[in-house]
Amino acid sequence: MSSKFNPVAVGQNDVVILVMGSTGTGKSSFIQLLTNNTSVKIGNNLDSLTSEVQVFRLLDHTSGRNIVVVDTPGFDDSRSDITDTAILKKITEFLLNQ
Ligand SMILES: Nc1nc2c(ncn2[C@@H]2O[C@H](COP(=O)(O)OP(=O)(O)O)[C@@H](O)[C@H]2O)c(=O)[nH]1
Ligand SMILES: [Mg+2]
Repeated sequence: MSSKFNPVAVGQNDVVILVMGSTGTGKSSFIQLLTNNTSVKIGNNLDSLTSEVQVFRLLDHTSGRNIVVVDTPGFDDSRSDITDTAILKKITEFLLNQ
C-alpha cells in the first residue's frame, strides 16, 4: 500500500507521541531538543513553518523501544488559506495511515 507518509516509520511496538498545538508555541523546538535532530524545522516567529505531518524517531536506551515523535502543522496558522479543519484532517489522515 502506498502512503505519502513513510509506511515503515511507525512500528507496532513503537511509542508514538503526537505533538499538537497552535503555531509558534514551540512544538518543533521541543522535538528538536528531544531528538537532537537538526533537520527539524524551527520557525522564526508566529508564522507557520511546519505544513506537513513529520515523524522523528529516537531510541529509548532503557527499554530499547523506538519512540516516534510526530510534529504536526500548528493550529491558528498564519496562512489564511489553511484552516484548522484542514490541519486536523492532515493529522487524522496520518494517524489512520499507521
Ligand atoms: N522564548 C521562547 N521561545 C521559544 C521556545 N520554544 C520555541 N521558541 C521560539 O518560538 C518560535 C517558534 O518555534 P517552533 O518550534 O517553530 O514552533 P511551532 O510552530 O510550534 O513548531 C521560534 O522562534 C523558537 O525559537 C521557548 O521555550 N521559549
Ligand atoms: Mg513546527
